[in-house]
This record gives sequence, structure tokens and C-alpha cells, in this order.
Amino acid sequence: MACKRGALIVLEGVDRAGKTTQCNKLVQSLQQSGRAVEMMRFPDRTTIIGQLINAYLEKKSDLEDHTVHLLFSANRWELVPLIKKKLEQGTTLVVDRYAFSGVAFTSAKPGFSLDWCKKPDVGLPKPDLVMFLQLSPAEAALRGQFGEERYETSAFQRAVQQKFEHLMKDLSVNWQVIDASQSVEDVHKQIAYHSLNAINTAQNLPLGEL
Ligand code: DGP
Ligand code: NA
Ligand code: NA
Repeated sequence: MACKRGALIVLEGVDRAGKTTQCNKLVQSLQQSGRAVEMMRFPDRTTIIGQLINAYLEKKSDLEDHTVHLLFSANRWELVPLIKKKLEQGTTLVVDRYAFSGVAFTSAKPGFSLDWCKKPDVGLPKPDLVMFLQLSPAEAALRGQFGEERYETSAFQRAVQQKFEHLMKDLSVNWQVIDASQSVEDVHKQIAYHSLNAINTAQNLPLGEL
């Protein structure tokens, strides 16, 4: 029999919720327990498409909003063969942002429907678990100043948060909301708990599609 597949685990949330820290901690703890696990992040700024996205985020270039949306989606699609290969080999993937960020960030811009925003990502591998690190704008503000990148303003982040809240009503996705205002260790414990469940469940299920 082929080896059991890995789980596709995604962390989402507004900026400064602690996603990257928690992804790293989760990968570390799963590795320590002897599991095959790797981290990925989107946007993956290392590819050619990722470099276009990076220049846009750093405000070194301006791109038309639909175009940028499709580039972010293309950046996920170009990694699909690798994602599928890793999962099939039994490696669990911990992913820092995915298609939900894609929909939330673009639909927070004027003139973009949720429906249009979702379309380019239809057919992507469906995560077995999406954890949303919930942090209010007020609590986020306590974590210091925003950076210099595009989207890093409190008004835009509030709009993004509202879009995420809408997306979380989709019961076909295994959402788990985590209170990110807790200590790093407490947040980690909950994330590890949900992840172990997802890893066990995914072993016996085919990989779905968005
Ligand atoms: P990060 O490297 O996680 O800080 O993400 C970079 C920024 O890009 C962050 O503000 C969130 C935003 N972002 C991530 N994915 C997408 C996407 O698919 N579409 C859009 N428009 N923005 C995204
Ligand atoms: Na950022
Ligand atoms: Na991040």
C-alpha cells in the first residue's frame, strides 16, 4: 500500500497576528515528534511571478488590481505540482497564507466581488485545516507600527478582517478560529492540537479541491 498522505494545513489571519511565528513553531514541534513536515508560504517571492508580486508589495512597481490578483493566484498554481508531490509522499505541509488571503485582500478593494475573486483559485488543493489567527485591530495596533508595504494600513486591514469573517462562514472549509491575543505558547498548543487531528483525519481521505 502507498504511504499515507500528508495534510495540507494553512494559517491565515490579518497582518501581525503571528502567523509566521506560529508556522515555524508548528513545523518544529511536528518534526520533533518524528513527522515529515515542511513549511511553505504565499506569496512565494522566490519565483519569477513571486518577484513581480514582491516589487508590487514593496511599492517598486504599480500593477492593475485584477492583474495583481491573478498573479497571486498564479503563484499558488505554479506550486501545485510540488504541493501534490509532497503530500503524496506523506509530507505534511504547513502553509503561511493561501487562497483565502487572496480573496480577502482583493475583495477588500473597491469594485471586486467575492465571487470574481474566488474564481482563479477554484481547483487548487483544498486545505485539510485552515486556522484563522483572530486579532482585533486594537490588539494589532498594540504590537507596534505597521510596516512600509502596500496594504499595511489599519483601514485596509479592518476591511480585510471583515472579508475573512465572511469567508469563515463557508462550512465546506475546515476553519478553526484561534484567539491570537493569547501567549505564543497558548496559541501554539491550540494550533498543534488541531493540526494533529487534521493529520490523522487526512491520512484516510482523498485530497479535496477548492
Ligand atoms: P506576507 O508575506 O505574509 O506578509 O504577505 C504579503 C502581503 O501580501 C500581505 O499584506 C498579504 C498580502 N497577500 C497575501 N496573499 C495575497 C493574495 O493572494 N492577494 C492579495 N491581493 N494580497 C495577498
Ligand atoms: Na506583510
Ligand atoms: Na507573515
